[in-house]
Amino acid sequence: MSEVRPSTCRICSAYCPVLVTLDQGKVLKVEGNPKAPLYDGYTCPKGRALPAFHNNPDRLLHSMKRQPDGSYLPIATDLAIAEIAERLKEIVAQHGPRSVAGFLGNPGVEQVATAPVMMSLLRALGSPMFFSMATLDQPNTKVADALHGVWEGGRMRPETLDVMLIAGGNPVISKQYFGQNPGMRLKELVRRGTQLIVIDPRRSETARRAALHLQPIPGEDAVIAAGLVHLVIASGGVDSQFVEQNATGLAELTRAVERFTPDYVAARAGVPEADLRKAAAIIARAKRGNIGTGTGVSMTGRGTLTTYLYNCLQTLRGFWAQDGDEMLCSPVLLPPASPRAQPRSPFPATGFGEKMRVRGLEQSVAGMPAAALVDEILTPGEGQIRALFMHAGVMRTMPDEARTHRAMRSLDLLVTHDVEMSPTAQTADYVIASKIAFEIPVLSFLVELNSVFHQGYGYSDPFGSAQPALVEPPAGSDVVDAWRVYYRIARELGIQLDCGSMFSSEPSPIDMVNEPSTEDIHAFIAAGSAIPLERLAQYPDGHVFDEARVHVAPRDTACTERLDLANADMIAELAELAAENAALSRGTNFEYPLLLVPKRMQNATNGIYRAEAERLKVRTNPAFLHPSDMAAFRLVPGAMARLSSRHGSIEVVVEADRDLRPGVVAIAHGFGRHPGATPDTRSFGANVNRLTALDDDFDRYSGIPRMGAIPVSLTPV
Ligand SMILES: Nc1nc2c(c(=O)[nH]1)N[C@H]1C(S)=C(S)[C@@H](COP(=O)(O)OP(=O)(O)OC[C@H]3O[C@@H](n4cnc5c(=O)[nH]c(N)nc54)[C@H](O)[C@@H]3O)O[C@H]1N2
Ligand SMILES: Nc1nc2c(c(=O)[nH]1)N[C@H]1C(S)=C(S)[C@@H](COP(=O)(O)OP(=O)(O)OC[C@H]3O[C@@H](n4cnc5c(=O)[nH]c(N)nc54)[C@H](O)[C@@H]3O)O[C@H]1N2
Ligand code: SF4
Ligand SMILES: [Mo]
Repeated sequence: MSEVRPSTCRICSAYCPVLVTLDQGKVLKVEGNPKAPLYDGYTCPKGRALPAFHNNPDRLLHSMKRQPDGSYLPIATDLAIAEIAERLKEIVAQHGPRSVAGFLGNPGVEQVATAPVMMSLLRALGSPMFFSMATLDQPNTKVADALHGVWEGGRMRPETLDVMLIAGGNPVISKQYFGQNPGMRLKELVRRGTQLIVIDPRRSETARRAALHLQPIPGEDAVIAAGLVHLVIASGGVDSQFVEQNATGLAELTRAVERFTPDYVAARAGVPEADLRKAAAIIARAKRGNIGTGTGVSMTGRGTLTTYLYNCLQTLRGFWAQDGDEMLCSPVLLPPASPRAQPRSPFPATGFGEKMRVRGLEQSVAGMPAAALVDEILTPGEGQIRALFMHAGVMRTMPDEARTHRAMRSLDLLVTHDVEMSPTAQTADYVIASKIAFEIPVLSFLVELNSVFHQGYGYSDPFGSAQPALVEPPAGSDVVDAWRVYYRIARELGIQLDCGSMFSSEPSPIDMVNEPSTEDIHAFIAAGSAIPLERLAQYPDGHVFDEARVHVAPRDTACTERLDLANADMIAELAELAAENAALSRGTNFEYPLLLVPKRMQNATNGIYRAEAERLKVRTNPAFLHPSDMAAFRLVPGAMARLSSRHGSIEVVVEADRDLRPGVVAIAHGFGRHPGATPDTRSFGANVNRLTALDDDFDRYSGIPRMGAIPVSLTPV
C-alpha cells in the first residue's frame, strides 16, 4: 500500500515543499506540494529526481577508513568515531586546540543540525577555527553592510517596488532573491509594473524578463555602480531630505565618483551610454526600489566595493523600508524582531577576531576566511591546522584544486561526512556515511537564517515548516546524521557540549548521556523563536503565520546614527579603480583572449550528487560560448577543447549560447573527478577550480579570490 506524505526538498536553499509517494519505506515519487502556501506547487527537476537520490547505487551505506595503500575499507561508524576521538586527543595534546578546524559547506542546507553541534565541539575544545563556505560565496554583502551601516527597517518588499536592479544574479535558475517559485514571482513583479534592470554579460533567464538589460564586459561591476551613483547625483536624483537625516559623506562620494562619467563607464564596461543613462533615470524617478548583487559580482573582483556603492545608491534614493511597511522577512523561527525606520551606523568589518597566519587575513563580519584554510593547513608553525572536520565538497568547490588536494592529504586527520565516495571523500582518513533527504527531519530555519547573511534569502511571507523524517535508511546500512559525529566524539572525549540557539547567550547544555534526537537539536536551534516550534508541527504542509507579520516602527526620536556614504577604504579604492589601466587589470591579451565567468545550471546544485544525470543532462558542465567565438576558434557544439588560465587547464565540452556576450566563456563549477583519476569530461565534467587560485586578486576583508572574469584561452582538442 503506497502513501503520500508531505516533506521538503533540501537540495538547495529554496526548500520547496513536496509530496512524497512511499511504498513500504521506499521513495517512489516526488512532486510539488500544491497545498503548501507560497510555492504554488513549484519544484525543479532535481527535486523531482529525489527518488533516484535515495536509490543511488553508489550510495555510501557504511563509513570508510583509508588504508595505508590509499584504498578504503568499510568500518563500523561507532568504531570510526572512537578511533577519531583517540587521534583527536593526541593532536590537541601535541599541537593545541587551534590545530583542530571545522569546515561547513552546502550540505549544511540539508542537515541544519550540523552547524550548532560542530561549532559547539570546536568551542568546547577551545578552537576558534570554524570556517564556512559563506566567505567563498558572497561575503561582500556582509562586509559592505558593516562599512555603510544598515537600515534597521530592512529593505522594501518586492511587491511594492518601482524598480529592482539585479547585478550578477540569475534568480530564475538560482532562486536567490526569489526563493519561492522564482519564475512566477518575477512574472508577478513585472506585471505589477516594477521596472526590472539586470546587469549580466549573458542575456540570462532573468534578463529576458527585464525592462532593461545591460550586458557588460565581466568584472566591471564596480565601474558601472560608480557610474550609476554619479548619474543619479548629477541628475538631481538624491533624496536630500532622507540623506540629510540619515547619512554622512555625500560631498566626498560625489567627488569620488566624478571621474566615472557615462562615456568613460560605457567605454570601459562595454555598454551603450544610452542604456546607462536610462538605468540611472529609472532609478532616479523611482520612489521605491531595491538593488541586489549575486555571485557574478562577488566572484569577479571588487565585490565589496560594488555592493558598497549599491548600498550608497539605495541610501541616496531613500530605498529603505519606511515607517509602516511590512518587514521583508518577518521572523518565524528566528527570534522576534522590532525593526525601526532608522539607520544603524557602520560597525567594524574586521579587527575583532582570530588572525590568520596567511595573506594578512583575519576573521570578519562575514566569518573566518575560508580562502585561508588551505594555506593554514600547509603553512608550518605554531597554530598549524592538523585535524579537519569537513562537511563540504571542497575538492570541487575550493579554488586551486591541486593546492587544496595537497592540503587535505597533508593533514594528520581528515574526517568527512558524505553520501558517496565523492572526490572530497577520496582525500579523507575517515568518511562517515550520511543520512540523506527524507531520512532527515525538516526545519525551515535555514531559509530564514540565510536572510541574516544575504538579502536574497528568507521567506516572502512568514512561512514555517517542521516535518518528520519519512523513511528509515536502507536495511543493513550504518549511516548517521552529521551532527551525531560531533556529539559522539565529544562523548568519547568526556566533553560537555553546549548547543544553544545561536541567537541567545544562555548556555544550553546537551544531554551527553541519553543521545538526543535530531528533533531535539532542532528544538535547541529554534529556542526563543517568534513562533513556537510546537505551532509549526501542527501544519504538515507548512503554514504562513499571519500573526507573525511585523511592521516597521517609526524612528526613535533620540536616534543619531548615520549611514556612511564615504567609507575611507572604499573612497580610496574608487580612486584606485579610476586610476588603473583597465586593460591591464582585466588581464586579457593575445594569449588569454577570453574571460571566464561563473554560471549556475538549473539541474545541478554545486557539486552535490546528481541523480538522473543523463536524463537531466548534467553529466558534464559545458563551456558556453557565443556562436561567433565558436566560429573564430573553429569549434562546433559538442566538441572538446582545452580551456587554460594562468593557473591551470582543463578539457571541456563546448556549447553555443547566443545569449552570451562575445568574448565570454560561461561554465558551472562543482564538476570533475578526483585529481588522481583519469579525467573523463564527458562523463564527469571538468573542475573549474583548476583554473582558479586562492591568492588571485583576493578581497582584503574576506579573502575571497577571483573566481570569475578570469582571462582564459581556448584551443580545440
Ligand atoms: N569556481 C567556482 N567555485 C565555486 C563557486 C563558483 O561560482 N565558482 N561557488 C562557490 C559557492 S557560492 C559555494 S556555496 C560552494 C559550494 O560548495 P560546497 O559547500 O562544497 O557545496 P556542494 O558542492 O554542494 O557540497 C556537496 C558535497 O558534499 C558532499 N556531502 C557531504 N556530506 C553530505 C550530506 O550530508 N549530504 C549531502 N547531500 N552531501 C554531502 C557531497 O557528496 C558533495 O561532494 O562552491 C563555491 N565554489
Ligand atoms: N540551480 C542551481 N541553483 C543554485 C545553485 C546551483 O548550483 N544550481 N547554487 C546556489 C548557490 S551556492 C548560490 S551562492 C546561489 C547564487 O545565485 P546567483 O548569484 O544568482 O548565481 P547564478 O545563477 O550563477 O547567477 C550569476 C549570474 O552572474 C552573471 N555574471 C558572471 N560574471 C559576471 C560579471 O562579471 N558581472 C555581472 N554583472 N554578472 C556576471 C552570470 O552570467 C550569471 O547569470 O545560487 C544557489 N542556487
Ligand atoms: S533543488 Fe529544486 S526542488 Fe529542490 S529546493 Fe531547490 S529549487 Fe526546490
Ligand atoms: Mo553559494
